[in-house]
Amino acid sequence: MKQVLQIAGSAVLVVILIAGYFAMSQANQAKLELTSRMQSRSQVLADSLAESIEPSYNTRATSTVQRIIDRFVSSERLAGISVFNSSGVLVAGSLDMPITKDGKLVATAMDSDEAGGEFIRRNDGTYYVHVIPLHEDERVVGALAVAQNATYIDENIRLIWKDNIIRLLFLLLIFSAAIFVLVRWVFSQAISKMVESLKAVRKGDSEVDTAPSSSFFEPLAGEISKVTTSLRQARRVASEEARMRLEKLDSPWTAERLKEFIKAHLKDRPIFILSNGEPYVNTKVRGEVKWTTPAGGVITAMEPVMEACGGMWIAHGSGAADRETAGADGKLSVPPEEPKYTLKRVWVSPKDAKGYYNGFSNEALWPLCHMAHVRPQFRKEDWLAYRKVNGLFAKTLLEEIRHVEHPIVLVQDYHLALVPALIKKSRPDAQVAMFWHIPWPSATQFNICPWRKEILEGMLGADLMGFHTQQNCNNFMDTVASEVESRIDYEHFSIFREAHRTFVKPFPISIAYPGNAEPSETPDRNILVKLKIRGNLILGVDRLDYIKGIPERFKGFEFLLDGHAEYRGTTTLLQIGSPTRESVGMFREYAQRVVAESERINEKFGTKDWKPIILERRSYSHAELRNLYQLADVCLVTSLHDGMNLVAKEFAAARRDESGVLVISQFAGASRDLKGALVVNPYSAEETSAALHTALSMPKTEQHRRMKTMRASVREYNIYRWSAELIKALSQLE
Ligand code: ADQ
Repeated sequence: MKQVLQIAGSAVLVVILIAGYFAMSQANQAKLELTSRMQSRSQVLADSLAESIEPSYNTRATSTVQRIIDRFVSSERLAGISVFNSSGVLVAGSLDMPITKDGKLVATAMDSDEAGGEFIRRNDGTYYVHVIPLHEDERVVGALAVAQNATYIDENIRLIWKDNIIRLLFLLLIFSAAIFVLVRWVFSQAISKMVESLKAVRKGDSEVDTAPSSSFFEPLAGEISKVTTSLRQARRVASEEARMRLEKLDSPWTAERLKEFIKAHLKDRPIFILSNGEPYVNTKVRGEVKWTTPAGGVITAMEPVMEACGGMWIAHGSGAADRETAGADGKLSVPPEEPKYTLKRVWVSPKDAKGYYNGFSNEALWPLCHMAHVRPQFRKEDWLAYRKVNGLFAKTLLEEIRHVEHPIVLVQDYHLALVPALIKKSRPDAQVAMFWHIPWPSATQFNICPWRKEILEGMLGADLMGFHTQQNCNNFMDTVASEVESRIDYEHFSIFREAHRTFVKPFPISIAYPGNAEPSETPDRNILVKLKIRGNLILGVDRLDYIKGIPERFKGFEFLLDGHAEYRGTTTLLQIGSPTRESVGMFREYAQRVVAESERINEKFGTKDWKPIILERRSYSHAELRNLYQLADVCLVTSLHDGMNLVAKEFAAARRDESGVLVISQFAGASRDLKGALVVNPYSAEETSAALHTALSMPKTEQHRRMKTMRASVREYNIYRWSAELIKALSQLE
């Protein structure tokens, strides 16, 4: 619309300029003609009057002159006539003669012995005064001035302008309407149609027609049509290849292959994902709506799956501008720039969110499941809010699957432990898998929870319970065995309770390995210049969460600087720490502790031009992180306890140069998958320091060997394979 108005506005301006130019020429022409007519009539009148009065004037018969003038004025309807003597003094004539006060015109006519004229404007109108010299024996003896009313000339010019302006307005009206119609209905519509159809082709709709409604665009449409045909062909080939790869188990898993796999296994059964966190959050910055993807493992893992398979993702709408960007039903299509699936937001009141999210999820279950020596806070009101919000999620899903037979439901993480049983109770035909993204502790540790039985029963509603590691599965089975009346089948790793069976299986989560499919990027070193980092770079990337062991990491680095002076001034630890769960006191305090610890070490070793620890307290984009992963000499992961840790896998995936060293905590699930890493106990600063020294002095050949192993493992077991295995295991449980 804005462009239409701009085009119409420019055209209107051009028309105004052209029409204005023609109106001005017409007015000037008319003025010239009327003036010249007035001048010649005045000359004729003055000449004939001079002939009549010269004899009487020369004999000084002033009264005769006055009589002649009076007669002439009334017969010719003149504005005035005056006769002046050689000194320029009025001898006879009209008293209110419109003549300039200084009588310059009269004097000039007499001095030059030539006629002259001028226009004079007065309050009562415009006059033309013509002056000719009077003679006696060829000598100038006075002057005769004749005045005519010239107001009609101005009036004529005004009428010409008025007519032209009315005509112009009329023209403008017709012209802008024509332009508007032309641009809006002919150009805009044709272009929008082409854009829409191209978008549809890009999204894979093969039936869409790219032909525009206007023949004007036919040549362009012809070219577009050729490009889209090639795109469809390329897609068909890719899809065919992916289908063929399904049979060949050793080929890599890609989004295409997962799509084909889902088509083959689920036919048209849609996938529903439920998680607390949403992949796209809307906030408002200075009145403008922004989209952000929160930092966190669940979203990193699930987003590529949804992009590949489509379906619906149900999540807590927690952004300040979430309501205004979703429809009345809480739904919107995402990713915003290229929609591939539906995000449905669940609205939770601030009071319930406080109890369910801050309270029970993050102050009770999170420390309960992680062995980080933080005491869980069990509060009855938090538990009630947790139950209520789980009920709300289940109700929202049940509403969405009302008309869907055998839906596939993937419940994510510890915020929604009660949801599987609530779904199965109403919809036994739904196939429900739950994936627990954090560790499952030992039975002794878990059983301090006052509501352990309800939580376990909620989870046992799932047909399939997934954890990152076999150890987590074992712990879960033991916990159920100790608390819930059930039959445990260790042979098939399943649990029978009442008439229902839950399989328990490890699915070590991963990332969307970009592999060599992405164009190779040369890392951009500007970030190092900006942060004043020279020499070796040790990189840490985490949410500012106490399970990530960031102060322990700093301690390990401090130990390295204490014991190895050669690293002082030559090695920097860059910690990217995205703020997380800041509404929870424990997390806020932890972030402050991280800052204080980095400042202490910087004070101890820092110099004028070297800061040992640079702490960036913000979220970095995927591209920024990928760049840093490529620049780092060492990636340091020191989680005190971590389900998997995707940062470690992202680091390996980013290293196409097959160098760089990963130092990882033995308590992170990823330490089992990434065999080429140096594994440390993060509680031991000595161990971390020794591993850092080994990493920083490791020969390139060894780095390559280790990195190759790690990259192969991420490539082979990426997120597409993870979800294919989870969905396959679930869909086979008929
Ligand atoms: P998280 O505890 O969030 O995940 P992790 O697996 O490391 O931990 O995933 C973090 C994700 O967030 C990564 O993709 C990382 O790139 C991103 N991230 C971290 N800090 C960031 C920052 N400062 N800026 C931008 N992005 C940042 C939970 C469990 C993990 C488990 C995952 C997946 O705690 O153990 O691996 O879920 O199941």
